[in-house]
This record gives sequence, structure tokens and C-alpha cells, in this order.
Amino acid sequence: MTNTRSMFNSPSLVAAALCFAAFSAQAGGTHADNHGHSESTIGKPAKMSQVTKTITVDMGDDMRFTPEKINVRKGDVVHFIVKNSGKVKHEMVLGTPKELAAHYKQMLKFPGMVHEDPQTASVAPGQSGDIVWAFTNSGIVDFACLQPGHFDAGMKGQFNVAK
Ligand SMILES: [Cu+2]
Repeated sequence: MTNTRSMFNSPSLVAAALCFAAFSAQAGGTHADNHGHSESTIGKPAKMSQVTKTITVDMGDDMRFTPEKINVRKGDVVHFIVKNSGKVKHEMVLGTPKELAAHYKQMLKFPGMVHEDPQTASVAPGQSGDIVWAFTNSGIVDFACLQPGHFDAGMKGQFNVAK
């Protein structure tokens, strides 16, 4: 990289930083309290060395994830290989419906935002990205593409986390 500009001169980087802070605060909201829950209901980031299962997910310009319904089990640590077979950028973001909707609103305000958080794989066309995630609770966990227009077009999916 030969970008010599200060990051504070770059609106998109500032937006990215703000977004990251806001989203992290929400996703990690349950870490701060000690009412018996030590982690988010959607699960938590994990290490590649802990992986018990590998699942490939494809993202396309038809605004669909393939597969879009994914069965896992509580306790699974999944390495998602997230492929973008389209010609535009896509991303897979795990979150509660509330987190995803709030984050999408931010994306509409700041379309250039870049995501570095562990529940996100932002993938350029023809490339693939990775998420390593531990499913710590049974139930439904949502994911979506938060690129402007994609979420509205129904680019969403769900994990069914069995007990
Ligand atoms: Cu997309």
C-alpha cells in the first residue's frame, strides 16, 4: 500500500471505524454484564485449531447464499469458506436480526464501510473469505449480506443450531 493520506482525511475509513465500534459494542454487549451469560446468543469467534466442521457457502449476484439454510449443532466450531462467485462485492455477516438490521442502516449511510470483525467475511468478486465460528447456543442464528441493496433483495440465510 502506498496510501500516504492520514486516515482522518478519508471519510470512508472514519466511517469504517465508527461502524466497527458500534457493531462491536452491540455484538459484544453481553460480555460486559455478569448476569449468567458470558457470550452472545449467536455464538462467538473461534480459532482455526478448534474447528470441527468445514462448510462452504457461495454468494452470487442473484442475491442469494447457497446454501441459505444451514444445519449445525450446539458445540460445533465451523470454518466457513465464503465464496463470491458474483461480479460485485458480497459479504456474509452473522448477527441477531436486530444487529443485522441496525448494521445495514449504517451501511446505507456509509456505503464504503469495510468490515474487519470476526463475524464478517467481506469478499471481492471471484475471491473467498473465512469465518471461524463457535455455535454455543441452540436455536436460530441469522446471517446476511449487508451490501447496500442486497439485504433488501433478500440476501439472507439462517443456521438451525440443534441441541
Ligand atoms: Cu451481497
